[in-house]
Amino acid sequence: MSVEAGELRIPVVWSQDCLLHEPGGEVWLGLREAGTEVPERAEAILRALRDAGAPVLPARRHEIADLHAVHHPGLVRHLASIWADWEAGGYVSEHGRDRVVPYVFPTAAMLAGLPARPPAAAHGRVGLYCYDTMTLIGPGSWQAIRAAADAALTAAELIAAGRPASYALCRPPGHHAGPDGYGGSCYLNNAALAAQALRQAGAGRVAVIDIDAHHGNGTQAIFYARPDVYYGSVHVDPGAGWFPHYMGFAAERGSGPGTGANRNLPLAPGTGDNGWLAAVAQLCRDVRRHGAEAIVLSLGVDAAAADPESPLQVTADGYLAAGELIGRLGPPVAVIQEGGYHLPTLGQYVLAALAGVQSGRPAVGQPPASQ
Ligand code: SP5
Ligand code: ZN
Repeated sequence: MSVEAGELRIPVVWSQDCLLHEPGGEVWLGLREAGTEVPERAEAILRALRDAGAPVLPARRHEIADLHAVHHPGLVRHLASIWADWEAGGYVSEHGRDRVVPYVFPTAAMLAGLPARPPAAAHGRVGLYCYDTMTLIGPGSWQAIRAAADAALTAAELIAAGRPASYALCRPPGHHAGPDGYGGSCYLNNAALAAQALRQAGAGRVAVIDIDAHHGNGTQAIFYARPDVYYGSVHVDPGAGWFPHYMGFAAERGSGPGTGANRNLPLAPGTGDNGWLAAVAQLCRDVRRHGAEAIVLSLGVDAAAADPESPLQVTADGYLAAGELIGRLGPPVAVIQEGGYHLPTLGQYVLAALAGVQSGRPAVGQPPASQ
């Protein structure tokens, strides 16, 4: 790896509150299983980046209203209050349900065109904004969800202030969360919040490059009709049977004024560095053509060969090369942590990606005045 100890200069934005979310597993096909989105993920990443010498900055607290930049207030209110409702409703004490898990979902098929009326019972209401059974909520979840969003917004502010790169160690991840729905271990869309904050800070065009192993259906949904925020993703082909199953196909190119500003590059299971990097390079060509003035990198490292959640076979050197391609594009890069679940190698993969961004951007770590 090209970054030796003491050499990673990209600021790492972090909040201890990100450890408070303990999903307690996931309900998959009707059975509760040990989940892979665990607090130890963040601890492993933080350790690797600290060991490499990276400066660690606290996430700045933002207003609830700042979360409405990309999310409906109803979703935000729901996430902030549903655990208290669940506890007060006796689902823990009387029914032994220690996490929020919905059982009825107001899908288009159920509603038949009528609006979703918020259910009176908490056990009905828990499905209102949720689209799967794998994204549980517990006592500390909201504090972590909010802290992850704070970290992403802080990382965006660092590059808006002139830093060439920043990294938010967000947990829980965010790219599966849409304007008014959550799932896929994601609750609020950290990367979308960062992208929108960069627009509001003056970048005329922003690009989100998503290299998590899964399609970021939430980020795509948020920006699908917009020409000002490009979304490009390389991921394992949902058409080959992979989450999120319903989105992430190549034909999804954006809608209305956003037509052409969305790109999906689905890859066959088993794809390794060569195929994956060719796709990343294609996204980079898109970003140049789009004219982005700031870049948000949704960095999931679950495309790693050893990762339990994806069949892609990317090496740490592959992530290093991807970081380099993206760093070399020129605009400043706010890197947002998404997935990545293989605890023994997770930290090294994130470090590799950031080292790549840094080596593509020689000015990383210099004070803003030198920009
Ligand atoms: C942010 C992110 O990477 N979210 C990915 C969520 C994908 N989860 C898919 C889970 C599919 C079921 N897991 C199987 C576990 C079998 N024990
Ligand atoms: Zn993923």
